[in-house]
Amino acid sequence: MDESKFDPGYGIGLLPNWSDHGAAIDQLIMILHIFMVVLFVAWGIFLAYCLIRFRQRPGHKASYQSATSKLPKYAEVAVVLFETFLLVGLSFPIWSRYRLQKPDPEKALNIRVVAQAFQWNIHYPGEDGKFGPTRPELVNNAFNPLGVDKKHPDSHDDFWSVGTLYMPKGVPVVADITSKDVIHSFAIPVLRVKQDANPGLVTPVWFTSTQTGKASIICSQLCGVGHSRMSGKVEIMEPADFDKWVAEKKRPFKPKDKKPANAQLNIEKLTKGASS
Ligand SMILES: [Cu+2]
Repeated sequence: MDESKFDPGYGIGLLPNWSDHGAAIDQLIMILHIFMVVLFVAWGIFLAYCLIRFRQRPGHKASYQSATSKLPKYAEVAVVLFETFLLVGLSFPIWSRYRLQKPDPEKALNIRVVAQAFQWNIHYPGEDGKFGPTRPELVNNAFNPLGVDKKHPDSHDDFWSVGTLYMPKGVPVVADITSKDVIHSFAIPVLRVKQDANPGLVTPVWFTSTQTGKASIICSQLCGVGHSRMSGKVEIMEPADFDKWVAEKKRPFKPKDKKPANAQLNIEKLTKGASS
């Protein structure tokens, strides 16, 4: 793990893109910024022209008649057409391409991200790939922040992480985003991911990192007095290191069956499966 890679490049300009879908989003942001610069400069020149051209001068009286030229109407139509093109021609295709390409759950790491004021809880399903059910009355912030029903058979190999999302490089991650209390927003800037976390609603997002490193998870929705400290971390590892982390992860409770003591998600296998 390269420790120096934590949150690289905050400053002027776009953050480095670590995700495989981020290039198209960055391109759209760049195009929009270029158009906005053109608009800003054009309107600035027009404003300066009006200030000079229509300044107060002796012998000139203000005219209170509106413009008779058709130019403003044409300009308005052009702006509407152009903005329609931005939306329908540029933004919709990028968004629909992303939303229609949900990774195959068999070849992805499936996790749940449960926001709460003011922390991120990451729920991993373990070897069986099934998330144990959760119940509000079982929530214990110190020992069971997700309220996982430990008696349920699907929960025997579940584990969780508070504040840090551990994930492998090169493997799609499908995250079901929800919230325990108010509306938060799950955002990983370097992975170009942002999704509102709504209580009572599960919204999936997916992302694949092209490199290892550590970066911030932030809450992009003003969610209360502790909003500013609702930051987490994403730690992206080589698939083999991720498997090791999973194996080392102590189970929060004893399994009821005879499966090996440590859950293995076999991410290496997934990576091979994805590339073949
Ligand atoms: Cu929040």
